[in-house]
Amino acid sequence: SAQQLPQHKAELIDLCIRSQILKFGTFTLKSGRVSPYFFNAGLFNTARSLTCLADAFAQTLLTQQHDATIPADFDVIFGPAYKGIPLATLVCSRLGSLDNRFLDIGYAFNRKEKKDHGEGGGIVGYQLKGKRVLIVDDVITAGTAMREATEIIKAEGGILAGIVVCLDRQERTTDGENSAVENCRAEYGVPVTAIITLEDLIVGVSDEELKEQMREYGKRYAPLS
Ligand code: OMP
Repeated sequence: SAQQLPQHKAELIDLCIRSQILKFGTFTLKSGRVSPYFFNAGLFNTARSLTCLADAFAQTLLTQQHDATIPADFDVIFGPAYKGIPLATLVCSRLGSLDNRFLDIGYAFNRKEKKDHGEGGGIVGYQLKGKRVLIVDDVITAGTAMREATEIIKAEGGILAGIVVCLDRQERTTDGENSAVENCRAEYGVPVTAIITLEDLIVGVSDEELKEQMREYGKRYAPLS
């Protein structure tokens, strides 16, 4: 359906529509904005959809690696609880199976609630102290969830190396002209990438009425090029 998009983007968008991961209607976002579309990454809940998602993450990450002689620009993949947890595991596992050079990359996630018995600590998985950490998450809208994730990494002594999300909604923050992703790049000084953006959705969705609703929403909240 989406001839102009790279294959991994087109396939992911088609899957999201078929699985209703991408839904159309009226949705109030965390930011309070009312959106004609919503992306629910919790519905990547089958082997078929996870395989497609892993392909798309790997494609996005590997085409971004400038120097193929270094194993990776990061040591650990961090998935913020809850939706980031299966994503970090999936991406870590897929990278390892694609290339032996990735076999020692770790993955980690935070607990939503602190634990004071057993092994203790707020992080499960690979420890972040002194490590270069890549955040993997579902959606960036205003960047609030990303701020929380970067603060956890900092508190653990990790070094933020980059951010990759499934969907960049390309929205402005409430207090400025730049998108949340642009703000993250400027503030954290690291690469921030998405598999798909609102612009990609507008190309990849074939229904004219839905395309128009997304364009209108974009005009209002997203500084599209
Ligand atoms: P920000 O914290 O504003 O960047 O919003 C990102 C979070 O909003 C995601 O981690 C989701 O919890 C939620 N969200 C979606 O899952 N899908 C959407 O399409 C939009 C949102 C949202 O509320 O903005």
